[in-house]
Amino acid sequence: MMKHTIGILLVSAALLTACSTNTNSHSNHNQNQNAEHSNHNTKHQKEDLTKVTYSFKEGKAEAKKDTTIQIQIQDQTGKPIEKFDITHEKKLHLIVVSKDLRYFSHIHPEFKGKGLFEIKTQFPSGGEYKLFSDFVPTGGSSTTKSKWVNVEGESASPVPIQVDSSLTKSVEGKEISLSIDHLQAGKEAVLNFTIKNDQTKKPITNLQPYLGAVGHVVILTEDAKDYLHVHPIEEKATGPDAKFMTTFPKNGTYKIWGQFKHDGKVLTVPFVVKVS
Ligand SMILES: [Cu+2]
Repeated sequence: MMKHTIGILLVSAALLTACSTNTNSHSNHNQNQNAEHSNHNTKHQKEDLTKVTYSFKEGKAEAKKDTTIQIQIQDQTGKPIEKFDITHEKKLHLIVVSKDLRYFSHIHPEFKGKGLFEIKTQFPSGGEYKLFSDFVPTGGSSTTKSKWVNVEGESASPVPIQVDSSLTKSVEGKEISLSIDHLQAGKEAVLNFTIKNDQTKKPITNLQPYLGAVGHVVILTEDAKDYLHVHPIEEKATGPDAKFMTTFPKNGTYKIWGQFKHDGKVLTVPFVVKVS
């Protein structure tokens, strides 16, 4: 039955997400010295007038097979949106997570015109995934629209999310430590990632810009309902510290993915924290 159109807006969830996103972005942007970001303050005050429909070009998604995700963006009258602002070097950022948040993918679909974005990808196993599209229609507001989709095929057994006892991780030859000034809800928090060589413990001072900044951070609540907006404090930093700001909207468990670029490679480091 799931033919081409699998996506209709998740009304309440999408609204919730949009609201909390906007609130967070407001406070973040207020303190952001970047001119591009301060513009968002006015943009956020406008109403969200977009409609996003997700579908699979092949009709369905199957685990471990090439699947083309299509994202159709329209205004409320059903007219395709033709122009998008470039934010962090892209017109649209797509985050794909598995239900247990173990799988994370941050990809950039290609704009095909007439409101349509497309990207070919593979899902590692069957089950439920959530797709988050992040974009700014020209003249409109910063928008995040999400949708749960189902992927056919053998599903991996879900791994319960666990709060990290240590916020130091080793990923691809790097040691990344995360420190957060506090874990209280509703209060702006500073996340500081410190990146060292895993072997020598020498601080890495030549991080490359990733999507126009020192790094990119995505944060979700453990149920994948809330998508937090996070912004670098010093976009041009090159390490070993990479600092970001966000506000955790409520108490609970959050998964944080930091992405950094070094030696031409992007590394993704996950952390799980509890806000209480
Ligand atoms: Cu992106």
